[in-house]
Amino acid sequence: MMNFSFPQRMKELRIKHQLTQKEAAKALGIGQTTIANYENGTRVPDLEKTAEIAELFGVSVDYLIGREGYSAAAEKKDSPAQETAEYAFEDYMKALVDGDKKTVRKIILSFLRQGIPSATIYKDYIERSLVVTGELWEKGELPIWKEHFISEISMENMSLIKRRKFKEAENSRPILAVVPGAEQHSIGIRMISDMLESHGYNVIFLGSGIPADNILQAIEANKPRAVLISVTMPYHTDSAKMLIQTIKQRFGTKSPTLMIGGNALQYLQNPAVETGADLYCADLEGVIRNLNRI
Ligand code: B12
Repeated sequence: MMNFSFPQRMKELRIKHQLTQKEAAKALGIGQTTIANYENGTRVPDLEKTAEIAELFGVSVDYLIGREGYSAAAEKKDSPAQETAEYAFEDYMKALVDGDKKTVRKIILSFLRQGIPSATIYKDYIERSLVVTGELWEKGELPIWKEHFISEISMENMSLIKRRKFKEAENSRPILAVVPGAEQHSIGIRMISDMLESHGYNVIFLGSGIPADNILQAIEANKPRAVLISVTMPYHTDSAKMLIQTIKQRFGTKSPTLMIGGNALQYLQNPAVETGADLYCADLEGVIRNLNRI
């Protein structure tokens, strides 16, 4: 007779993954009492749920029900157990700095499997790691090619999260997202765009490097309700001003609402007035609040 240790293993794995019973229940689509019953041995999951639990914790079903010791499960090459080991921000950062795309992806996939919200992965890992990247670059500890590579890896993983997690956007009047002039920093506005999409908004993300007359064409063709403009470097604030002026001149009273945001604006006293935009938004919540008003 095999040693059936599912209740203990269930509890042990849940705690190892720092999930409360409530969080584990949510990730598995069942009630918290069911988890409590699994853990006190008064109830066992059916086959399908057993497989889901194993997947959530990145172990084999054999391990989960006590047919296999932990080391065997953990040492299997490329086993999901390795993927779902606890990852701290430092693990994520190290993989990025090493240019180890495979591990970065593994970490992101493990977060998704654990049901960590995409907004948390974006803010607490991707955005935070890019700030650290900037600091390392400034200290001369990271060459520019690596900063580029890290940006690319970050964007790749944002796409991965988007594919896995986001629902179809509504077919409503779109929102256009652009980066003006020679400003190349587009990850921030891309993040805002992705999060808006995750809330069901229809976003046309154009990114950087689009000449102003092409942005006018995009507005003409898509009739967006709002245009989000992002500036990261103070040096490029003038490009934003010029773009705003050009849009207002071309569309007059029919101009979409122009919302500006990005790190460059923190140095301005009144970013909307000083750039000519209709509104300044610091973050996603600001954009949503204003979209609800217009
Ligand atoms: C990645 C990066 C790059 C990438 C950009 C890739 C890409 N496709 O975006 C590359 C390698 C191309 C690059 C190039 C350069 N960069 Co650079 N870069 C960065 C870095 C490391 C991260 C920026 C980032 O993506 N952050 C993550 C995102 C998610 O955060 P975020 O941009 O702040 O956006 C959030 C909010 O600000 C807000 N937000 C942003 N836009 C908008 C818009 C709206 C409407 C709203 C509501 C909100 C909003 O929401 C976002 C989500 O929370 C920063 C370091 C830093 N501390 O920012 C330097 C940094 C911005 N870069 C810098 C510099 C100097 C350069 C270069 C001149 C030299 C270089 N390092 O290569 C060139 C210039 C290129 C150019 N002409 O623009 C400096 C700028 C200094 C300054 N204040 O002027 C920084 C601060 C690095 C530093 N510490 O000195 N860079």
